[in-house]
Amino acid sequence: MADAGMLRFHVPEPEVRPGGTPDFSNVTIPKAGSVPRPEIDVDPRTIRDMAFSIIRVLNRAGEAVGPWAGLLSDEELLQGLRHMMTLRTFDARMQMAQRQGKTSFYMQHLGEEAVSCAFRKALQPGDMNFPTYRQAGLLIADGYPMVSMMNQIYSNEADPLKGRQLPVMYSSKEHGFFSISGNLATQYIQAVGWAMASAISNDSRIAAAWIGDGSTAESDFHAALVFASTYKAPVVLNVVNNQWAISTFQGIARGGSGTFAARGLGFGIPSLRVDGNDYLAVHAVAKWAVERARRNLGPTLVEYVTYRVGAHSTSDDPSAYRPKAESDAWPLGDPVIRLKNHLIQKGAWSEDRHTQAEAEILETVIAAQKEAESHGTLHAGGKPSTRDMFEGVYAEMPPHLRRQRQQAGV
Ligand SMILES: Cc1ncc(C[n+]2csc(CCOP(=O)(O)OP(=O)(O)O)c2C)c(N)n1
Ligand SMILES: [Mg+2]
Repeated sequence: MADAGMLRFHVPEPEVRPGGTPDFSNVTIPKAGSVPRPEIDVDPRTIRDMAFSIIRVLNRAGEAVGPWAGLLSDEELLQGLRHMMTLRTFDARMQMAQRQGKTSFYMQHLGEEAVSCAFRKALQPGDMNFPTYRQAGLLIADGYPMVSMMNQIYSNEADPLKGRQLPVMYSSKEHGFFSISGNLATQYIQAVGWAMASAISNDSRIAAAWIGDGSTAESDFHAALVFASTYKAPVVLNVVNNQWAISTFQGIARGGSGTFAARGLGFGIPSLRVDGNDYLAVHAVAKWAVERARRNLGPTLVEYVTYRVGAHSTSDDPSAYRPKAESDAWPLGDPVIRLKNHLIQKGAWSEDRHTQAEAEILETVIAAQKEAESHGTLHAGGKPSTRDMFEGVYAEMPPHLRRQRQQAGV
């Protein structure tokens, strides 16, 4: 045996580096419609192979096929398309606003719009998401005002969070969007705890936990799975695998488990993988998982297979760690174009109407931006009061904060 006695340390390497030719030949894509749709109360032991496949509805011709198709009306699909287009336009405007110095920071969703926009439509009012910074579609698809999101991004006088959170770290109890934590993975155990509390109090509301591929390496992710499986918590455990964690490729956090969904198998949690760029597939799988939670059948782990087309954030430059054309080579395409083609193929949409909708959406986003900017931006106009930073944490302000507030003279 070669090297007997000499240990070697193993670090997984991405397939390609900058300057190389993008290669996704290792990503196996099953045909649309080929993965079965099990009954809601299926024995998890009988569907273990679903953790290694990919549920897809939209085929290359833009048709919706197979057992996961047929849940949404044309009207609902057109609304979904509009939500994704709105999120994309919102992103483009806010990315530009950051470059203009109107905010310090922004994070885009480019390529991942279907995940949060379609998931939201599977929930009911009162359900609670514990999102990361890349699920603003949960708010847009639920009708949360874009102006409020922009006010938060600008930390202006109308910022609902009064300048106390990093830009894009929204919070809205009314819209089922728990305050985002910058400490990755902490929201996963919070979601499971919230779901357990909902069950303990015989409520009917369920929780959705959200995490990125890279963050599943945090201990909190694993602790959350223990509690969720032991107590059959009414929670959907979402893992958004967008292939990258800033500059680290997904192979590092995934380790030897083959897929992120497979992480759930050791806990006896039904674990599915879904095409994250397929609005219909995301919605159908979300509905299945949400119904399981609601019917006391316990947690479901869902891995959304997608690709982060944009930079990690406005502080990142992906050309330093991946080939420039990698996103063009991503085999699951673009979520907006795929849903658009499906609707055109059905005769419910056209190129002209799409172009017109793009213009209308841009106009709406610009109008919201003007309104938000009338309340100030990072370096201009109205700001939250310094007094606000002392409020909202304690029901009764403790003496040391009262003293500090006096010293600040506010
Ligand atoms: C506990 C913790 N560790 C590290 C960071 C710094 N950090 C912010 S985002 C990020 C990458 C996360 O990647 P992933 O979970 O795949 O989510 P994505 O950004 O791809 O949506 C890191 C390491 C953090 N915010 N919190
Ligand atoms: Mg990631």
